[in-house]
Amino acid sequence: MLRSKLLKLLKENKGEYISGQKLSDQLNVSRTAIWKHINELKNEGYQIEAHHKLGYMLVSEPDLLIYEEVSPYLTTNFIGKNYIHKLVIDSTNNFAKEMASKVPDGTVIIAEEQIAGRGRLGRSWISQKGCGIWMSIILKPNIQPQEALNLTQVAAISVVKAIEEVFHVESKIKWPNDIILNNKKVCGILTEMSSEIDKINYVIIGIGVNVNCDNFPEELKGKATSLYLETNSKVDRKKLTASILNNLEFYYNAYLQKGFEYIRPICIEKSITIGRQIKVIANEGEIEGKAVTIDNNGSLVVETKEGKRLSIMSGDVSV
Ligand code: BT5
Repeated sequence: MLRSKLLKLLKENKGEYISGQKLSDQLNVSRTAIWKHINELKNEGYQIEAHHKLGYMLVSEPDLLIYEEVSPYLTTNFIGKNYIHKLVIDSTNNFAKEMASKVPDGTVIIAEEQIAGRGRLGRSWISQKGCGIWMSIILKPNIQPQEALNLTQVAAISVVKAIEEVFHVESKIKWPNDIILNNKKVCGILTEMSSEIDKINYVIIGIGVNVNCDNFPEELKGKATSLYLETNSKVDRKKLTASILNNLEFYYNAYLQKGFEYIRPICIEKSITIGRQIKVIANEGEIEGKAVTIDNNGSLVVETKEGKRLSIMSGDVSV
């Protein structure tokens, strides 16, 4: 708490000195306590000048997705109010699973680096240090378990809208969980849940966005990209993180109140899949045909050569 208040004061006076006495008066703590916290902040990467007469001056903040850096841009009511930041983790989805029953709805877990980031079906997700947004959001919706897959779509449109809002570039959704920029994957979403037959305990939405990454492993070259590589400028991860969470809360609430029908037109408008000849590897087997639409349940409707229309709940699409 003290740390957050101290940071707020330093940020408000960024580029100017603020005396140790003033800080200690305003925060109602000793100057030694201020000095201790300043040292901690410096260790985290805040550049703070200390002058024996003038006091302390914040020069620059570290490029870290800690709460104090992201929250100035957050406009949410519940998503991100409980916010856990880690420098390194195996997978934010794994950690979220361990925490889910003990933490409030809307808890966010975010990491600078994942050493065992996961995709769907046991695939791995490359999550290099400090270059992306690797986060999981714990949600506790009062919906039927089979509806949870819709939340992948809710998350997908939130990421697309956030990228548009912050960087004015249009990305597309490759149904069901990829965000594509200039034909390459810039973001992947992994939705997992724990449920009873007719009740969801929690849903975890894992979102991985390649923001400033510029060095993908050989097997991803040509398939993966980052906002930096596509826009040619280093991107502010903090603003994008907050914007994704702001949009997620907006579209999640809209989905809960108005149903998938509200989300559906946006999913269709932003889809890169609809209208194309595709191949889907789904539970039902391999299906080839034309992707026609997304139905009211969020399933992809595919018309086969024989003219049969199939609704697919989840799968891997290739074009
Ligand atoms: C996904 O799976 O796209 C879901 C990715 C979810 C990642 C987030 S990060 C935060 C949270 N914590 C986690 O542990 N996971 C979530 P899928 O559709 O199965 O795609 C996986 C495939 O994408 C891999 O097999 C690679 O081909 C490719 N891939 C791996 N890392 C990538 C990256 N950084 N960028 C683009 N493509 C990648």
